Amino acid sequence: MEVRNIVVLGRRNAGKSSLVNLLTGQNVSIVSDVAGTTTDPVRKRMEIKGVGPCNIIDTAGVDDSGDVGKLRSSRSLMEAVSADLALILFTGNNFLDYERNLANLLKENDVPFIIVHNQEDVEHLEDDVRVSLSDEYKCPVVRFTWLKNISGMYVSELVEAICGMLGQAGDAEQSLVPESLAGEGDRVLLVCPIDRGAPEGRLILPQVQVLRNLLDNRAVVTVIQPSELKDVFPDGKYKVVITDSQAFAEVAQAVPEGIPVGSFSILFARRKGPFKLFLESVSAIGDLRDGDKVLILESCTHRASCDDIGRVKIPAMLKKYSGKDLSFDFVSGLDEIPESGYSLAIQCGGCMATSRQISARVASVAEKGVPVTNYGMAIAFMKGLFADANFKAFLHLIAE
Ligand SMILES: Nc1nc2c(ncn2[C@@H]2O[C@H](COP(=O)(O)OP(=O)(O)OP(=O)(O)O)[C@@H](O)[C@H]2O)c(=O)[nH]1
Ligand SMILES: [Mg+2]
Repeated sequence: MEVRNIVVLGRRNAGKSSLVNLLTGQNVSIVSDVAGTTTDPVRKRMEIKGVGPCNIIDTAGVDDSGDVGKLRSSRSLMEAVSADLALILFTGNNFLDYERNLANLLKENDVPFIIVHNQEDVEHLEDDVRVSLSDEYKCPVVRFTWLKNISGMYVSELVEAICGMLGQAGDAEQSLVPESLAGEGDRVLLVCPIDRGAPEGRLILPQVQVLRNLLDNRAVVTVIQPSELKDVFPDGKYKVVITDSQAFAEVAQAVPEGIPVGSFSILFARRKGPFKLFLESVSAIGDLRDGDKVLILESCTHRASCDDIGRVKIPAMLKKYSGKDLSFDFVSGLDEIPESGYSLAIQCGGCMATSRQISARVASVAEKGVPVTNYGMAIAFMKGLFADANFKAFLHLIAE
């Protein structure tokens, strides 16, 4: 199940950290009456009944000032636009410019939000303020305070509102493997190379998640390494073959015509991020020229096994395929994207990121007119798969 990111936003001293501590039941963030206590975003994983695993993200005040303060508040906004849900805290019935700008930014980025009137013990939320905010923003407006004697009630109302919002969003989420691709009783072949880059003793997350989804769909699954392709084909009767992109060429050669062939990363591209944009942008690989800059977007910050694909294999393949002198920038996690003019951006499969994070990141690059595709599509393109009938059949099956 995808982890949902819930970001807590507001001005300094609004009580963001106090709320995070109360919600998570732990002293995650330092609380003090000094404005600007929280500097970098602080995350705490928790399970919310009815929603599932969530990261509660405490942030620095959006009104932080000075050079460093501005950097802090811009980090808060970065967290905001890629969250699955935001809580906008305000106090004293003052939903003013900072709060309005936040609400507008969230709306522009399709991030649902809840407006939280905090420090209710100090000043009550006026009914007319509540009604006008909920009319204007069409979102829940709840009251909150950390004060222990009454906090139980406020926490449950907030959690209820969170469940209401994320429950709706959750329903709309696409499954990784649509029934149209592999449903009950369908035979599926998964090709998972165990090479030097593979982690010790386990499969990588995209493979595990696809396998789990296939089992949920009640498909009949066979898992092999590329070296075993010769044992299952040409006779193997499979409805579909899903391979690691790196083994595309071998698989395409072994699988007889009429069996759709796709990859784990194409499935992730469909669920995580703008599939159509990835698909339309991939041909930009064919237009690369000498001196062009390519941006590689990785979504995990740890040095994972996909590192090797993004940092080494894809750049090498692009250089070889295009025959051009290219340079590469690599940006991990939520790190800032340099402004320089890129001719192409390639996003990783995003197994560690949420759909919203990927979409927000990709949109910020695409807005500048840069074509953005993803690892799996790029590899498929360079291996000539877009001319392959089995691959086209796979794309057809997963298109809405
Ligand atoms: N009376 C009252 N005080 C509160 C409440 N919530 C927070 N405070 C107090 O307000 C001050 C700031 O609280 P924090 O939780 O640190 O606020 P913050 O929004 O995280 O502040 P920064 O990290 O500086 O942006 C502390 O002194 C808290 O004890 C509340 O509901 N009622
Ligand atoms: Mg704080």
